[in-house]
Amino acid sequence: MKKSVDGRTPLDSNRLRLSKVKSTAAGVPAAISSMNHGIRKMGVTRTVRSLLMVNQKDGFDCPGCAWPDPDHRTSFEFCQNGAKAVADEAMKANVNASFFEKYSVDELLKKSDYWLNSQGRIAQPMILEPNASHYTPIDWDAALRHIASTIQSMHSPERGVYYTSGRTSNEAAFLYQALVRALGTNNLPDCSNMCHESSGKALTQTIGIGKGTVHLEDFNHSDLILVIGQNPGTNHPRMLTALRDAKKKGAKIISINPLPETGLKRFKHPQDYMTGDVKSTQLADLHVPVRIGGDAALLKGVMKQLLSLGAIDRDFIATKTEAFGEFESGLASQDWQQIVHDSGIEREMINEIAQMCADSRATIACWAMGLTQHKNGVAVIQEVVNLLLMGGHIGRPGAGLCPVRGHSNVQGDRTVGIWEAPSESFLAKLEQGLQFELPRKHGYDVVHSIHAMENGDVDVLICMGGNFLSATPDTPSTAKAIQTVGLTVQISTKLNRSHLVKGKTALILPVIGRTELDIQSSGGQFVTVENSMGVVHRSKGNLKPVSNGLMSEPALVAQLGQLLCPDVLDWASCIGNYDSIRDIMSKALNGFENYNERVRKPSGFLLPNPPRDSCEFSTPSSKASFTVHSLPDVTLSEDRFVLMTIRSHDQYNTTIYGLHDRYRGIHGNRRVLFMNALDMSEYGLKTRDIVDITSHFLGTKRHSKQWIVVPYEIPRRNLAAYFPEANELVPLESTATISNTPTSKWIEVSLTNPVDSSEEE
Ligand SMILES: Nc1nc2c(c(=O)[nH]1)N[C@H]1C(S)=C(S)[C@@H](COP(=O)(O)OP(=O)(O)OC[C@H]3O[C@@H](n4cnc5c(=O)[nH]c(N)nc54)[C@H](O)[C@@H]3O)O[C@H]1N2
Ligand SMILES: Nc1nc2c(c(=O)[nH]1)N[C@H]1C(S)=C(S)[C@@H](COP(=O)(O)OP(=O)(O)OC[C@H]3O[C@@H](n4cnc5c(=O)[nH]c(N)nc54)[C@H](O)[C@@H]3O)O[C@H]1N2
Ligand SMILES: [Mo]
Repeated sequence: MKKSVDGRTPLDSNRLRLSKVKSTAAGVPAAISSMNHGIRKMGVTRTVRSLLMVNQKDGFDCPGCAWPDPDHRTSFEFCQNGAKAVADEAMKANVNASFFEKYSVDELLKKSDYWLNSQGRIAQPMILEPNASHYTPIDWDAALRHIASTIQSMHSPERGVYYTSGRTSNEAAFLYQALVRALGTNNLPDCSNMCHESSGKALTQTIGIGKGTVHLEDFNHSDLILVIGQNPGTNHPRMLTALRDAKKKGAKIISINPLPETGLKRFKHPQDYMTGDVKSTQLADLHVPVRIGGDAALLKGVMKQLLSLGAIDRDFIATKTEAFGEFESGLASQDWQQIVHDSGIEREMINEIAQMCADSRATIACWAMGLTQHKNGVAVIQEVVNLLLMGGHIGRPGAGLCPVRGHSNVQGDRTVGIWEAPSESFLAKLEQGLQFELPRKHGYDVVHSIHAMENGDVDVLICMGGNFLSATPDTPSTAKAIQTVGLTVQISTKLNRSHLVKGKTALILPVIGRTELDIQSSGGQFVTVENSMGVVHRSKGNLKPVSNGLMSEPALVAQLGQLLCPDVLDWASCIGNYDSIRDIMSKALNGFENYNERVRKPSGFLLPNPPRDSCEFSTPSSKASFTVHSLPDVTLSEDRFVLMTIRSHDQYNTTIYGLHDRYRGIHGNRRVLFMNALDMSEYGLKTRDIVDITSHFLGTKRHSKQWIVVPYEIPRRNLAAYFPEANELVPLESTATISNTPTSKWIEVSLTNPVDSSEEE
């Protein structure tokens, strides 16, 4: 028997270079950097051709983030990070049979994530037979038959797990969930379980829909925009344009974040240089350096102060909400000392935020992973809901809740059925459209899937995109769990660690990406996606696929459908013309009536959203609900720190484009631990000292070696390190209440100097 592998990212031996933290985001360096990145990877013609089609009405949806497109588009509707995502997908298909002949899986395991991704696109289907050292080619037909026969030989449909990452189109996702449910299970975990699940759960309970309530246009009518636990300069750069425009119209912006993220300080739109405007715009009027996990305390402080100012919308509260009484008395009993202590923010600054909220007629609250990936992720988002409800900021122009989604179609995937815990009403409608019976028992989310693998309950793991191993917590435990599975299948575009840490047999099935032409028997196809603000629109690639060996995601799923359950749908017509898929979707999903017709409108169409559209709430009482939560325990025992895992400017989740984090002044090495300079001196640490990190959770420990300490403007006893390298420290059992999202932003750790620890051992 071969020893199991632990899946950790290999240690990085490159030299770390430090530069000044940047104060202005984007600007000419950003524009040049995106063009260079493209040209290096795909040549001048392909770069210009593809970048001109990003986010155009007749082009493709940027595979970067889910930020919406403005109605009046310029010819450059992309940001430098979107350009990187496009260039990355347009790389040559060098990961082919001879590549795998050259490198064994063991050799590939020693390579960094950056190296793996930079080898290029995957060219053809490959198989790794049990105990083989190298992947070898397999033809499509044999690969799909292998999957079908393995699924058919399972004792129960629940022994199959079907993961989805959020780049998958509505059409592919819809067919995929239909196939999985036809097989008899709801085991449909997705990246959302690790991302905005807390937002979905928090919003469904309080406002009756698990989505945000603003439209891009609202930013132009807002008085105050809160940006909480989000780094838009890196992760949603086009949001900075919306913030800048809002600012020009008089809005104020507050950034609530342990880090002073560059994009929220100053912003310069690259296009402004063309009009001779060289000034940058200050974005945040106030930066609130909250402690990691201190947001609930901070928000309670702001709301307590608003109550004492009497700055609340009594009419809205009386007619549109419930449970205000309990909420009010909950706040009254909250003491100020704890608020100030837990948030790390002085009373004066809390009062200042409250005054800005009181002065605003229309407030938008945006947030991302800084709130969702905490033990109290759901509760803290409900405090944001409380704050907006107090002032009546829902269902009013320029105001509302704005969870800023990550993957470009993560919201759409959930809308069309990638959901391990579907509601009865959702299934009933789906059944009407699909016309076959659907399973009711809820399936596994991501964390439950890993536990099921640990227990030996999974025979087949299929991943529609993503990088299951590296995106999930507790890398060594997850790696061990995955290796118990009989067959793992990765449907991918680029090489990643999930191809190397796998089941007894492993398949890699390469697909065409967003940027590429998708030709089927009826001609060129488009797919559809939903952005962060509920707009469903078309996406059509224009580049020649990088290899003849690729299949489209909808075609791949439909071919599996033909093998596994030929009678439930007319799979052949779904492959030939994606309009046939959309015809079924229009019958199976609320809000998708006349799908084919409406999605052909140049800007697509808006899905219904009662709170936004008519200030109505589909909750049991038909009212929006205030909620009361006690504060989370944020005390740390002596010599402990809290670590958050964050993204650099040169990565897309587990895809590492480069080794720089330009805005934060980090270059050449990612194994960096950001630490407050006063904590460093207290612990006798100097810049570039090496430490080992141990995480602690309910008496269990996890270790990670060799991190380079770098001083940074971060609250005391708070640390930051990059994801996915730091995932080996995230305990699998540490998840948010209700949403079960791993607490990737709250990891309790201690540090040891490797010299000391070797003496201990
Ligand atoms: N270029 C690029 N774009 C991306 C991605 C990418 O990797 N690269 N990923 C996509 C995906 S899937 C997602 S989900 C989004 C992620 O977008 P973000 O949520 O912006 O990503 P993170 O790097 O996780 O940043 C979290 C931010 O929250 C702050 N934070 C951490 N803990 C706390 C806390 O307790 N309180 C507060 N107030 N703040 C806190 C951190 O300092 C950081 O600024 O971006 C999407 N877009
Ligand atoms: N510690 C820590 N862990 C985290 C997070 C964190 O902040 N901290 N963030 C979490 C979040 S928010 C998310 S969303 C998850 C992300 O989890 P995933 O979505 O699973 O991971 P990605 O890195 O986005 O997946 C990258 C891979 O997707 C494949 N891919 C890219 N484009 C396509 C395509 O068009 N089709 C197909 N079939 N495959 C494609 C490529 O092979 C690529 O290697 O990670 C989570 N994990
Ligand atoms: Mo995400």
